[in-house]
Order: sequence, then C-alpha cells, then structure tokens
Amino acid sequence: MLNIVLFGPPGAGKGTQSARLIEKYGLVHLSTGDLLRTEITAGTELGLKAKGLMDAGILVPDEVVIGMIDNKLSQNPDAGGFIFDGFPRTIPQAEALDKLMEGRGISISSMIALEVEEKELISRLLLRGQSSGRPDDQNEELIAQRVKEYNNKTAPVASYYKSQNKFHSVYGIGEIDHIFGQLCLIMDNLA
Ligand code: B4P
Repeated sequence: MLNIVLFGPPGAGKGTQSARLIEKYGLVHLSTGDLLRTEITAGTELGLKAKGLMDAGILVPDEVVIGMIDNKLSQNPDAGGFIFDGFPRTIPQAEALDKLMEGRGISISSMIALEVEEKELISRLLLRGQSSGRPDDQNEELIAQRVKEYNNKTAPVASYYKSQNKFHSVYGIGEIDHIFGQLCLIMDNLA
C-alpha cells in the first residue's frame, strides 16, 4: 500500500501532479486546500472561519485540518493508498498524521517534494489567479505572504521525513509530463 505525502511550496505543482498520480496508481486524493474550499462553498461554520485566514495567506489551525483528514481516512477504509496533497503543513500535523495512520495499521511510505524557486511560484499563481478567481492568487504581496508562511512553518516538515529516511525530491520546473515521469520513477521504486 503506497501512502505518499506530496510536498512543496504554494504553486509547486502538487495539485497538478496529484491528479495524474491518482489516475495512474489508483490512490485516494486528500487535499486539505480542496477540502477547505468545499467547506467555504458550502458556507459552513468551519468554512467561514477558514476563509478569512486562507484569503490572507495564513495557515488554518492544525486541529481543523487534522480533524478533516481523520474523517476522510475513516470514509475510505478500503483505499489502496492515499496521496496527501498540502498536508501535513506543520510539524504537529506531521506527528498527528503518523498517529492517525498508526491507529489504522498503516504508515506513510514516502514524502516527495517538488522543488521550485520563488520567482516561478509567484508567476504561476498570478497566472492561475487570472482564470480561477481564487482570492489567495490575486496579488504578489499575498502570494509572498503564503511563501513566507511556507518557509517558516512548512519547510521544516521535510526534516521530519528526512529523519525517517522517507524523503525524496524532484525538480519542479519544466514540462508537466517530464516532472510526472520523474515522480513515477520514485513511485515505482517504492512499490
Ligand atoms: P492549497 O490549496 O494547498 O494551495 P496551493 O499550495 O496554492 O496549491 P498547489 O501547490 O497544489 O497548486 P499547484 O502547484 O498544483 O492551499 C491553499 C490554502 O489553504 C493555504 O494557503 C492555507 O491557508 C490553507 N491550507 C491548506 N492546507 C492546509 C493545512 N494542511 N494546514 C493549514 N492550512 C492549510 O498549481 C499552481 C499553478 O501552477 C497551476 O495553475 C498549475 O497549472 C501551474 N503549474 C503546475 N505545474 C506547472 C509546471 N510544471 N509548469 C508551469 N506551470 C505549472
């Protein structure tokens, strides 16, 4: 059973590559960003609280996203494996994920990081903002704030998986198909 954490800064290509990986490997996709946006669209209390933080480029509280992942794991007892996209984003989230997996007799196989320089992230997200209308993709200052949040709170999560010898990385600039091929090489070696 493959359980993969797809890692990287905002705009690195996590969502883009997850869509291809789930199709090829038959995994269940768990994106905390997508789950939070679903709550916002549905106008739930959780969504209302998360919206202000997300629109400001700030991470939502750990207990909120950990609870969402716990629910989704319970809803998919027969999954052949999972891709975690945008989760864990803090060390407490990584520790909680290990516990949630352990309680179900499974574990994370590997973290795969997409490495992309900040200049490229900003131009990709501004471009996406023109068509998606996502409030957090609308201006350079806001995107820089998300990258800052990533550098402060999320980048250390890589060390958590390095210390477990589960860390791999791929250069994330270039053709989407080529990057997908590099990810598949790692996935096939894990299988
Ligand atoms: P997310 O939805 O995870 O947002 P993201 O990081 O911007 O998405 P992603 O990185 O997947 O985008 P992609 O590269 O695929 O999070 C949004 C917010 O939700 C966070 O800021 C936070 O507030 C909150 N949140 C989510 N999870 C949380 C958690 N665990 N804890 C706390 N808060 C949480 O795509 C970017 C663009 O690049 C696309 O337009 C794509 O087409 C393009 N692209 C992709 N690959 C490319 C390539 N190789 N070349 C050129 N363009 C490419």
